[in-house]
Amino acid sequence: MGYHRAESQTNGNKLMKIVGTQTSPFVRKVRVFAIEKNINVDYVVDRPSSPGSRVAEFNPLGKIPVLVLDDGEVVFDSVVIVDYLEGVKPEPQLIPTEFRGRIAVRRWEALADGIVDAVVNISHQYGPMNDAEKHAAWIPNQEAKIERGLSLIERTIAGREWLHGAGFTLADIAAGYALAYVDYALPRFERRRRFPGLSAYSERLMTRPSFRTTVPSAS
Ligand SMILES: N[C@@H](CCC(=O)N[C@@H](CS)C(=O)NCC(=O)O)C(=O)O
Repeated sequence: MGYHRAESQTNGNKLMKIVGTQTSPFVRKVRVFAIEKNINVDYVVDRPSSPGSRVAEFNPLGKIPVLVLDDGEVVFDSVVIVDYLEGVKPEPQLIPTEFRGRIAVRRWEALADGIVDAVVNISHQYGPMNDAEKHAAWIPNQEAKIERGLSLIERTIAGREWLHGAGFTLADIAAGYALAYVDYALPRFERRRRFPGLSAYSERLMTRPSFRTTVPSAS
């Protein structure tokens, strides 16, 4: 497969490349992050499961996102990529440098990643294959993780504009890709009906150009 450039903001310099797909919430995390920081990157579509995918050449784990630097060095996974992007361009600050603030924001990211993992576990039908009893408990267990995770976000955002502190941070990016992924990959969870306290916040996030230009699609 030839690497095709899905989206490019070429400025004459060699650009970093984010490798991933339009449906992956982890890829969306790093794309939204780069757009919010106004960092020029190429976006290259490569689905690890497609024949001819080059993802495993970059990341032995065969997972996306991967960030390929202009010197060919590779950064993964999404947690490390956002750290890298924050380091190369500190403004606007999306991860606090102050210790407690940084831990708080990164904890929201961990929560969002865990919600997404639980959605993937259900939608991809992962779980104990050879034990009917354990298998029966698997889906309710995953749903409970999503339920408790969203509930914590809903309680925290009540009466606030942003999840952490006085401005937009990685914590809000995290909430955004997690909520949107629940809606996209698990519509039967009925997130909007069950968590009305998240509606205004989620709609506000989704109007940001970074989220608008990274909407999941089947392509
Ligand atoms: N912890 C990783 C998770 C990445 C991940 O699970 N990516 C999925 C797509 S959403 C993937 O590449 N799956 C392909 C595979 O596991 O073979 C991160 O934060 O980047």
